[in-house]
Amino acid sequence: MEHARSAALWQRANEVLVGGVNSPVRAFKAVGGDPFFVASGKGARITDVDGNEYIDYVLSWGPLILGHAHPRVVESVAKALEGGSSFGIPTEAEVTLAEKLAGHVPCIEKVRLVNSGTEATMSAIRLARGYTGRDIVLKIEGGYHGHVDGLLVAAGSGPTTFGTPTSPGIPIAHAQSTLTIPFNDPDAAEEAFEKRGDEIACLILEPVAGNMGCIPPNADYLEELRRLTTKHGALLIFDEVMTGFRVSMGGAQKRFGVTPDLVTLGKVIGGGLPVGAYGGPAEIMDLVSPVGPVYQAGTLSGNPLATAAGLATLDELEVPGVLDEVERSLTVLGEGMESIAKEAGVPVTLTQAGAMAGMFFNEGPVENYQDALKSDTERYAKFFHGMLERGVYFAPSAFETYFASTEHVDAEIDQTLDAAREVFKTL
Ligand code: KE4
Repeated sequence: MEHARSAALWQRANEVLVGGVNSPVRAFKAVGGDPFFVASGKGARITDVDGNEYIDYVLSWGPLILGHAHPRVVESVAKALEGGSSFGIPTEAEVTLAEKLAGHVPCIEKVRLVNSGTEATMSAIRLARGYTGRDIVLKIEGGYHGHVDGLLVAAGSGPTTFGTPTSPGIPIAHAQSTLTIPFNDPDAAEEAFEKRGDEIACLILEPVAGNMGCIPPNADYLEELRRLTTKHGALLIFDEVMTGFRVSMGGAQKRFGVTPDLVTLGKVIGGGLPVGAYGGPAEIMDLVSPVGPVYQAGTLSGNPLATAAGLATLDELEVPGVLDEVERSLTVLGEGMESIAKEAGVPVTLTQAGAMAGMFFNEGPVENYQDALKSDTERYAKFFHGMLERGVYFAPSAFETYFASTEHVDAEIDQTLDAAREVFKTL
């Protein structure tokens, strides 16, 4: 594949953008090599500036469940734009989007739209602290909720020892109000609550982990977290920025039948434009300004273009069977990958939850972050580049999730498996 134009752009980008990118994972540091520059996307496929085409399993890290440039999204956003891009004044579209979210997501009675997943989780945590009057946040080791100061914290030595910041610039005080426990470990959760339950404002987690690779919850794990948070008066926050409208139309909470106190959303609900949201019962949400004293605001929150893209996307997803079809494509892909890897004698663990999936170069089982870290990241990097050379783009990191869209139909799955059959022989 020819990459001359991407190489020239990469040179320019590194002169003026930090690391050449606007989000670190895009720089290919985890897999080596230099990123390509994308020129356009259509359906399941993207084309780079040198004219190379790839089937896209990153889909902007989840939002594009209808694929790139879906006609209905393009038309809705263009129409909205003709009427003005932003007002900072209430509009009908943001009410309609809020009604849709409340209609699908079990815990939502009221919602606040924001502009990113990070804003959603940061605001939900502030609300949980304001509601409970407590400071400590309990999170999952390997869980990612955006670049919120208090959540960029590594695990301490145990469920009740504070961690250390994972980034300079995080005040130690923030790290000293964050406790971390392993995913899928109910005993660790119980220990944290038994010892510090009356100080814990909330437990925030991705109900299906998507940022340590894709790791579904073990049976009864979410139920146990619901029991513990209720018993100790802490709020249970499901960060469904990635799982929302992918694991089911009501998110993981609907699929697994466990209702959190608050939910954060993003990605799919913005259809590729910047939208985040946090929501829950009116009794909690009404603590947020201007009704209550917990302050949160945003210039572009609920803007007409983002809400138009989100509404067009959710309207399409509401057609019965559409989301199930995306899930089926991923199941077929995962089964194919599993048999190819077996044939090649390469140990892999495939995971899936609805329309999101993962592949670990790891004997398995993979139930938490420490398990995931045992994966062969060098082998993943070889897989990544081998597939890329054959026109298939997976995430440029072994610890991400891959996604399908409504446009990943048999032709894309077959082409992907054909490429994998060749690549696995080289691993
Ligand atoms: P944003 O602030 O990036 O919109 O959302 C943060 C966020 C919150 N919660 C979950 C569960 C998330 O997965 C994310 C963001 N996901 C990453 C990919 N794993 C975004 C990609 C990137 O950082 O460039």
